Amino acid sequence: MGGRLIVFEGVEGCGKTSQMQLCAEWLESLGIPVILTREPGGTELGLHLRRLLLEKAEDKPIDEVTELLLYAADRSQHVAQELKPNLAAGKYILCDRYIYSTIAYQGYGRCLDMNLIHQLNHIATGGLTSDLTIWLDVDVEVGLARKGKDGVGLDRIEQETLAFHRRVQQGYADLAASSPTNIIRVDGNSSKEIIHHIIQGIVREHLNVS
Ligand code: Z5A
Repeated sequence: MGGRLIVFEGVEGCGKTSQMQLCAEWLESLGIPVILTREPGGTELGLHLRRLLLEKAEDKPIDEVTELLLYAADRSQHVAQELKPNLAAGKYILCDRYIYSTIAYQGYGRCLDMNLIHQLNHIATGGLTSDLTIWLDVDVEVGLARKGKDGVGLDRIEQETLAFHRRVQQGYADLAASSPTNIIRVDGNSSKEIIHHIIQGIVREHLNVS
């Protein structure tokens, strides 16, 4: 049997990491082997790219198209080295961010050409789409405040303007409105436990998990 690719998306601090962990524990309790991964940084090469992409370098800004190409390179390696082989081996993969992040951040956030983004997403994924994408919808201010409370300094993208983060959020809202079966909205403002319960229901319904 082939595996399943479940993607978690949303603005900074929306709770992806927390929910992926809870979802993995739940699936494993049902006897389903799970792999947790993320973009950028799901491979050894990707970890180098992640550091380049997220480290603060005020004096050496990354060109926006260069940034887009680096995310595409990270994805291409991730799909080839991690996603496709593990899906073929029947694993359930929980992935922190995938193609919708590029549409939301580079498309809506940076206002780069959407056709170029779709082409690069297609090249990088070789057409591999998720079986389920969950969008944790929190207010931008709530997400950033959660990150602030973590005590770890904000990274290069988190330091972007509030207007940038609002455009990203609008991107997710538009994606969910135009593809409601591909990207499922979950209210991320509730408690972790309530959100996990809702996600369990969605996974059961969409992926036939009993
Ligand atoms: N990016 C891009 O621009 N283009 C692309 O194509 C891709 C990515 C793939 C990667 O960040 C960056 O790359 C990202 C977009 C860009 N921008 N930034 N920065 P990331 O995904 O690794 O990091 P992040 O988006 O900032 O997420 P995060 O730090 O991993 O946060 P999270 O996973 O969404 O949330 P969390 O770690 O589960 O929770 C954050 C805090 O909130 C923590 O203290 C939790 O205990 C707390 N929390 C979580 N849920 C709740 C609830 N329900 N209530 C209260 N508190 C909560």
